[in-house]
Amino acid sequence: MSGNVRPKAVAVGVQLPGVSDAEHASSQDELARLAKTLGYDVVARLSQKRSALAPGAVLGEGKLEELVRIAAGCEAVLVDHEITPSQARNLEKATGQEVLDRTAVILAIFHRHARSREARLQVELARLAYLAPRLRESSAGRDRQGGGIGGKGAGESNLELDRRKLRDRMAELRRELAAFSRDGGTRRKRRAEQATTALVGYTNAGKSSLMRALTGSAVYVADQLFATLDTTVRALEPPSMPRILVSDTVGFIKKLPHDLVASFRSTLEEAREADLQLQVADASDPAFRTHLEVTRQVLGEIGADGVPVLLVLNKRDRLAPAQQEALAAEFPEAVLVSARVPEDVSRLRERILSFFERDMEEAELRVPYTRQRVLSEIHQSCRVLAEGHDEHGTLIRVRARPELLVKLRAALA
Ligand SMILES: Nc1nc2c(ncn2[C@@H]2O[C@H](COP(=O)(O)OP(=O)(O)OP(=O)(O)O)[C@@H](O)[C@H]2O)c(=O)[nH]1
Ligand SMILES: [Mg+2]
Repeated sequence: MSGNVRPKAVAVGVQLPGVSDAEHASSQDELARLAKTLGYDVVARLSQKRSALAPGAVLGEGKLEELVRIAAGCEAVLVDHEITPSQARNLEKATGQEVLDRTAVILAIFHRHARSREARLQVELARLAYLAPRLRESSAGRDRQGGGIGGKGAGESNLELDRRKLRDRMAELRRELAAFSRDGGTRRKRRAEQATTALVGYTNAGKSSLMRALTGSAVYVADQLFATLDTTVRALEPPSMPRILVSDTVGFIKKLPHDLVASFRSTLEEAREADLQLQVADASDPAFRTHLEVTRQVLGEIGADGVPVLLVLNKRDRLAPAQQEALAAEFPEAVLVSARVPEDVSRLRERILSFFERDMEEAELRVPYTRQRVLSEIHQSCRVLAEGHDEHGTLIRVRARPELLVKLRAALA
C-alpha cells in the first residue's frame, strides 16, 4: 500500500434469498469500510441475486464478464462472503486479480491491529485455521492459492508450510494461549471480589471512547473497524467506593469468522465473567438493531449471555431530538448517551453505580484490635456506613458485595 495512492478494489456480493435489499446494501457498505480499514479504495460494487452460492462459481456468467471488465482497473476483488478455494481460484483466473473473501479481509485487519502477544497468537491461530483447508487444495499443483491473507507476502511463508507443520504450529499456539488463559484466570479470580463491568458490542460502536470517558484512561480510539483487539481493564474514575473495574473488549461484526471467535474466547472471558455487561450500540447507524442481534448472538456462542445487561445507545449527538425521543420510547430500559458529552457519561456512571448498589448487602463486622490490617482492607473495599469502638475492637457497618463479605468474614473468623 504505497504512498497516498490506495489500491483500488471492486466489491462483489451475492444477495441470497431471505436477505432484504437494505441488509444486502448494509453488508456491502460494511465490506467497503473493512476494505478501507485495510487500505483499499472500493471503486466499484457488483451484486447479483442468486438462490445459492454455486460450488464453483460465485457469479453467473454474464455478471462474471461484467466483473472482468470492472476489475481490469483494480488491484483486488473482494467478496462479501466466505468462499471456497475453488470459487476463489475461478475468480482469480477470470479476473487476473487477487481475490479476498470477507473472512480474509477481517483476518488481515486483525493481523494488522494485533498488539499484545496474546492477540498476535490468537490471530495467528485463526489465520492458520483459515489456511488449513485451503492449503490442502493448493498442494494439488498450485503454489499460490486463495489470495493469501492481505496479499503482499504477509501470509506467503505460511503457505509453504506443509500440513503437518501447520498442525504442529496450531497445537503450539493453543498451548501458549492456554497458558495465557491460566494467567488471566488467576488475574480474574483476584478481581472476582471486585465489581466489574465489561463494554461489549459491535465494532466502531464507541466502546473505547466510553472506556476513556468513564475511566480517564488513554485507550486507543479510531474511526476504523476493529481498532481494539486487546482487553484493557481500568477502575472507574473518579473512583467509586467500593471500586468498580471497567473492561474494554474486541468488537463484533456480522459474519465474524468462527475460528476468530474461538481464538478470542479468552480475551472475551472478561465479558463472560463481568457482573454487568454494557452492551454498546451506535444508535446513529441505521443498522444498529442488527448490530445488537449480532452482538447477542456472538456473546451466546462464547457462553457470555447469562450476565445482566445495561443497553447503552451511543452517539446520541448525531441524532435529532425527535429521533432520540423515539429511541427512548422504543428502548425504555436503555441509557441514551454520547461519549462526547460529559453529562451523559456521568449519567451512565450513575446507572452503573446504582446497579452495583442494588447488588450490595449491608453487614456488621467486628474487627479485633489485633486485626487492624483487615480494617484497612475494609476501608479500601467497602462503603463504610458507621464505625464504633468498644473494649474488644472496632464495630463497623458496611455495604459491600456479597462475595467480599464472605471473604472478610472468613478472614475475621
Ligand atoms: N459523534 C460521535 N462519535 C463517537 C461517539 N463515540 C465514539 N465516536 C467515534 O466513533 C469511532 C469509533 O469509536 P471507538 O471508541 O474506537 O469504537 P469501538 O467500539 O471501541 O470500536 P472497535 O475497537 O473497533 O471495536 C471513533 O471515531 C469515535 O471518535 C459519540 O458519542 N459521538
Ligand atoms: Mg475499541
